[in-house]
Amino acid sequence: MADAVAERLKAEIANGRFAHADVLPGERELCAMFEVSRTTLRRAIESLAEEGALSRHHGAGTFVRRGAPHIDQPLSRLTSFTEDMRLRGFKASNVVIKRGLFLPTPEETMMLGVSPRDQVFRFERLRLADGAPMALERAVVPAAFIGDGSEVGESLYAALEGRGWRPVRALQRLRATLLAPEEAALLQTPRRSAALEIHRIAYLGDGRCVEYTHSFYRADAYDFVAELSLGDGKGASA
Ligand code: 16G
Repeated sequence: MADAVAERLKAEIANGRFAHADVLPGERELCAMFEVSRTTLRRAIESLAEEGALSRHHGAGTFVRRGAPHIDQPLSRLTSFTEDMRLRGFKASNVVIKRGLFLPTPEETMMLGVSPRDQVFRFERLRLADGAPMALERAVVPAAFIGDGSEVGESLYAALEGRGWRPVRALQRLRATLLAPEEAALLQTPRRSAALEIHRIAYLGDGRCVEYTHSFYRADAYDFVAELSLGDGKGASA
């Protein structure tokens, strides 16, 4: 019985009756809608939460989680999230978690090649495609390039480009990880879901470092694709 209710709830989610990130109606309303008891309804909701179709937030209710779009991301192009999503026909949006000028951490000081007394613009965002959370990004840019960050709107790279400091080269390190509970909650994935942890250091044409970003990309939403070639051919045979 609970399984049948779970299937019907899933069908309602798929046909858009309950949109992504909507709070589900209360138990009484759902019981009346599906003509089932509270126990059956609770079991159905529990199984959908385990599957990841719903997420429960204590005190805030039960939210609908529609699947995130799936992205094949080439590893060779230095594009921005906003551009990437637009090129794929998705609407990019952000939930800003933190922004402002701060002193750099010792790690950021070394990565960015700034002094510990130089301020950096910190920009932490949840990045969404068509309303679905895709990645969590914590970007740091020396204030020398971005000022107090007040010109930064939806796109960090657009703001850097506006000041003539768009990065032209980047180094990226990717590794598999399991999300910590608070990151999983922000990305609306089940606890300890798999993710790709990415560190990007981006450079200007003159070699100065303009961005250091630490991100978590949802593993169920991204395939990173690399093109391989034989290289310059030198040293191929002895
Ligand atoms: C991408 C970059 C990130 C950069 C952001 C700028 C990766 C792993 N990360 O998401 O480093 O800060 O684009 O995007 O590719 P924006 O211009 O839309 O803010």
